[in-house]
Amino acid sequence: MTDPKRYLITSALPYANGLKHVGHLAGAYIPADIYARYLRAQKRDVVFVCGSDEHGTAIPIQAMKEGTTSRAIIDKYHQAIKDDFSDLDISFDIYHRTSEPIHHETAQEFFTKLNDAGELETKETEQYYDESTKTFLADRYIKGTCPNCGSDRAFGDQCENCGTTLSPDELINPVSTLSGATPVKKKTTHWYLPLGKHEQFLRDWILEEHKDDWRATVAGQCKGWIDGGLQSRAVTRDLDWGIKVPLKEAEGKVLYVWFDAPIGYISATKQWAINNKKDWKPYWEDKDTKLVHFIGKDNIVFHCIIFPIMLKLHGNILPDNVPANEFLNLEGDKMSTSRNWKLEMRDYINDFVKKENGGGQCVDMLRYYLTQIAPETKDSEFMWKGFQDAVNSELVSVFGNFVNRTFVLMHKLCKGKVPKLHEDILDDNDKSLIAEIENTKAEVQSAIEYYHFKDALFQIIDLSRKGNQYMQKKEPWIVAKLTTDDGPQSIAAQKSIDNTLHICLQLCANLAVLINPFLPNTAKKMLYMMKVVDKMLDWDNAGKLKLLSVGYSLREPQLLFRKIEDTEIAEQIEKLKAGLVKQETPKKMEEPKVTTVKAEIVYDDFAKLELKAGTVTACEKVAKADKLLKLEVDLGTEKRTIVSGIALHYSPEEMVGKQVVVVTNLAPRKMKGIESQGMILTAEDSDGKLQLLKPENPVSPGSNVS
Ligand code: B3M
Ligand code: ZN
Repeated sequence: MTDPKRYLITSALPYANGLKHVGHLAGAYIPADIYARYLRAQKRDVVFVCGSDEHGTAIPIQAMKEGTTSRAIIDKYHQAIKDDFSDLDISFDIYHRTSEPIHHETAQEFFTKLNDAGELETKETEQYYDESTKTFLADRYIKGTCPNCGSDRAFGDQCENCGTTLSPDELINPVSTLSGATPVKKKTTHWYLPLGKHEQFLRDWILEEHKDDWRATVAGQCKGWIDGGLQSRAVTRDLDWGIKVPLKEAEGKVLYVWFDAPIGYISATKQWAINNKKDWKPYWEDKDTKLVHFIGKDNIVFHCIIFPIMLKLHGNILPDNVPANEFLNLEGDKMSTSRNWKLEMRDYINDFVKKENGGGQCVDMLRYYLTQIAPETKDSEFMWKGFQDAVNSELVSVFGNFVNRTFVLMHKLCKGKVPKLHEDILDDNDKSLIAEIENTKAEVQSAIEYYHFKDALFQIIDLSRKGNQYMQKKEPWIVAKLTTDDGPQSIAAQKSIDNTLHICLQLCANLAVLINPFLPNTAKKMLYMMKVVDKMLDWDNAGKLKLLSVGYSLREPQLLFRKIEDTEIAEQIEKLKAGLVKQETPKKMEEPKVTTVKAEIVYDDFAKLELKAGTVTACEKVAKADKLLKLEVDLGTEKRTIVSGIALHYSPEEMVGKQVVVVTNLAPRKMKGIESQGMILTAEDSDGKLQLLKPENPVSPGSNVS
C-alpha cells in the first residue's frame, strides 16, 4: 500500500500470566517500535497499540499455581509487563487490557454481529467434565501421563516434559486438575466460525494479492493451513473466566480467548481515541489505513486466517502485512518457561539498565543486539558472547568511536565550533562520503519499509564505519602539524581540517536521525552533544548535509556506549545454567510387542486380498467405545462405513479428508452395533502411536492398491 493516510501498528498482546522474555521482545515488540518511531519521525499519522491478554485458561491456571485469584494475577502481571516495556522504551501509544469493560463490550458486539448475520454455526460435542466441581474441563485442566515420554506432567494440550502437542483423549489416566477426579464425557454446545467457507477469500487475498509483499515464512504457513483444509473453529468455551457469550442460551460460556484477544487491538484503539479526543473509526474502517500486525510465528494462523475472516465479516479493514518473526533461542537451546531457560526482560533491566553504569545506553545495547539477531527469516540465537561482541566491536568501536573522535577533534582543531565547508577544495574522499550519506538514507528507508530491520541497522552502522575509514584517510591530526604559522601552507591545511570535520559532524547529525528509531537514547544523547532540539530528528533531515550550522558551538563528547566486560558475560551464563530445571529422563514405556512371525504364504494367498485407496468423507466417535471411530470412506463407486480402533490416535476432525488404504473384501463385522464394511491399514510407530498407511500423493478414491 503506497502512501496510506494513516497507520495502525499492533504488537501481540502478551498473556498477563507471567513475565515476558527477550524472545518475545525481539519477535513482536522491538520491530514494531522501530517501525512506529520511524513513521512518527516521518510525521505520519500513526497509532501503535498493545495491551495485556487477560483471558484464557492461562490465567486461572497461574492463579492456581500462585494460590491466588485470576484477578490478582492479571493485575500483577499487567503492571509488571507494562513497566518492563516502558523501561525498554517500547513506545506504545496505549498499553491497554482486555479486562476493561470497553473491551468486553467491543468483543460481545463483534460476536453478536457475526452471529446475527448467520456467520457462526453451533455444534454439539462431547467433552471431559468434572462431576465433582460441575465444570467442563478445558484442555489445560486435564492432567495425565504422556503417551510419548511417560511423564505425569502432561496436560490435555501439551506435555510439559517433552513438549509434544496432545489432545485430552490421548492422555493416559486423565484426571481433573481441579479435583483430582476422573473426568467423564458430557455433551456441550458451542459456536463455531466456519473457516472453510472463506477459503477462496483467503487464497485470493494472501496467496494472490499479497504474494509479493508478505514474508515467505508467513505466506508459506498460511498456504499450509489453507491446503490442509480449514476446519470450523469453536469461538466459545465452557469456562468461568473470560467474556460472557452474549446469548441467553449460552449461560456459563465465555468467548474463546483467541476470539476476543485480537479484538483487543480495536478496543485499545477506541480507548486511545477517547484519551486523545480522536475518532477511532477510520483506523479500523477506512481503506486508507495501513494495518500492520507484529507477532511471533506461533500466532500466524490467528492473525492471518482467523482474525482477518472475523474482520471481513464485521466490515473492518484487513492487515496490509503481518511480518511475523521466527523464534529466538538462548545459548544453543529453546527458551522455555517450564525449564527456566530464558532471559526475562526484567532480568536484563535489573542486571544492566538499573545498574550504576546502565541506563539508556544499556537499553539501546539490548535493542541493538536483538535487532541485529532478529529471527526475521529463520530461528536465531541469543548468545551472551554475541551480545558482548556486538556491543564492544560495533557500538563501542565503530559507531561510538566515530562520534567520539569527531567531537574530540572538533574541539581540539576547530575550537569547539562547526567549521566551514570549503567547496573549492573538496577531494574524492570527501565527495564519496557525502554521496554515501545521501544513499544510505534511501537504503535504510527501503529496508524499514520492507520490514528488514536488521538490514536497515546494518546500513547505519556501516555508514559510521565509512566515517571512521574516511577519518583514517584524511588524518586531520597529522594535517594539524602543518598549521603552525599564517603562511599559505598553513591556511590550506586548516581548510582541509575544516572540511574533514565539517563532513564528519554532518555525518554525526545524520547518524542521529537514522539511528533514532532503533536506539532512541543514543539519538537523544547525540542531540544533547550537538545542542539541537528534537526536531532535528525528523526523518526528512536524513541525507542532508546542512543539519549543523557553521560556527555553532557544540558540547564536549559523552561516551555513547560502555564496554561489556568478560565477567558480566560469565555471570549471566552461570546464572542461566544454575537456574535450569532439569528435564525428567523419559520413563521407559512398555517393551515393544514382539510380532509373531507368521507362516509363509504364496502369492495367490496375498492376491485374495482386495485393497483400495479411499478418502474419508465423515468421521465420528463411537459412543461408549474409547478406541473406536466410525468412518465413512469414499471408494469412488460406493461409500462404506468402517469402524476402526484408531480413536486414541486420531481425532474425528483430523480424519476427514484423509486418504486411507482399505481392505474391501473382508467379511462385514459388527462392532458396538455398527456394521464395519472393511478395514483400514495402519502401522505402529516406536511410541505405540498408530500411523495411517496412505498413498504418498493423493489418488482418486477406489484406486487399486497392490
Ligand atoms: N496472548 C499469545 C501469545 O502471547 C496471545 C497473543 C494474542 S495477540 C491478539 O503468544
Ligand atoms: Zn511427554
